[in-house]
Amino acid sequence: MSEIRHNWTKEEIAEIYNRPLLALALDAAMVHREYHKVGEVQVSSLLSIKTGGCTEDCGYCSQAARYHTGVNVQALMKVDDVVAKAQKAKDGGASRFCMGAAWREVRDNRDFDRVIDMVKAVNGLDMEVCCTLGMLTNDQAKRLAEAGLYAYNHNIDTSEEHYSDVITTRTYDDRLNTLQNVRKAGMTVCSGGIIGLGETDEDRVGMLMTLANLPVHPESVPINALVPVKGTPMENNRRVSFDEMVRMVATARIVMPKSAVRLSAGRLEMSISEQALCFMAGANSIFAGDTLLTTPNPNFKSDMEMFAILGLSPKAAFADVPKRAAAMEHEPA
Ligand code: SAM
Ligand code: DTB
Ligand code: SF4
Repeated sequence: MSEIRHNWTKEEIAEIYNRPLLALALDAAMVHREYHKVGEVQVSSLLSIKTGGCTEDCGYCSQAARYHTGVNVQALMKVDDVVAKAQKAKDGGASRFCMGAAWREVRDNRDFDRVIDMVKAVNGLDMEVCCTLGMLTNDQAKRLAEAGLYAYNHNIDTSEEHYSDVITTRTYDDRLNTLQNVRKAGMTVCSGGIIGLGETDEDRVGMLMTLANLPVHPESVPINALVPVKGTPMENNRRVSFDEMVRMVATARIVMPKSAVRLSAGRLEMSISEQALCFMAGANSIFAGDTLLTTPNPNFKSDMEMFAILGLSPKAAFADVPKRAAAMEHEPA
């Protein structure tokens, strides 16, 4: 079995990242086969439960109040409406439901109480419930875990060196601190990043190194391609090409063999054959549904057609980490 390591050097990861594309994809496919069922891809569903008006300055984001992106600000949704969306996603084959809020951080107020009620209700549907709500304190993480939250998404987005070129209103350490709070509370960690933010290959390698050298690998690693949003400072960034996504997915697969690698934002620009290479190189999850949080995504029908063509089947919930097992006990020796 490929060893689960936490002491990767930049040079080692760069050597993997820079292999000839097909050799890299093949190496990743072999690692994938050791730890995952080939052909199983988790269908996750995303819902923006509170949209826009965010105080942060993340240079890629449609929901930052300071950029004029045309996104309609929407207050926190009602619990019943969220549950109805989750049920619909489950009926369509989704086994994970992720609720996103355009907050800098969670505040201990009635909105947070309502999110706790959402988590309890969606948990009752026997789906993997995930939230992405910004920074969390220790106590807030504990409350979410007690409510039954299975995963918390908090992306490191890019390398430590490139971070301040993308976001200035919080630090890399703030992000890592929240990840630590999530881990301590016993939830599974979902953390990855975005390519296409003007970073170098070295930054991409650096980002993967930070994730792979965490004391426990994130159970879930989303790889997003920037969806350029008009009105943001990154609206004119060069579109990432499919081979860059393959490299990121394959390298993530090799350095974090057990984690779910999520082919996240940016699939609308990719053909079925380009996505197929990503699935072969270790991607084993997608976000399905017409919209991600605020930007378009391939429609559900076309994704199911892609599954049929590629012989993929939707993965059941809790296949990797049993619902009740503490996340801290999960990492193999
Ligand atoms: N406000 C919370 C936060 O920042 O953690 C949660 C929501 S935020 C929109 C979730 C993640 O979506 C970000 O960390 C970023 O990685 C990703 N994201 C946001 N806008 C994106 C875009 N235009 N293209 C690709 N990924 C994006
Ligand atoms: C992640 O890494 N990607 C998803 C999820 N985690 C929350 C979000 C992608 C958002 C893309 C931009 C938008 O739709 O606003
Ligand atoms: Fe706010 Fe999150 Fe968007 Fe940053 S990524 S502006 S924190 S919603």
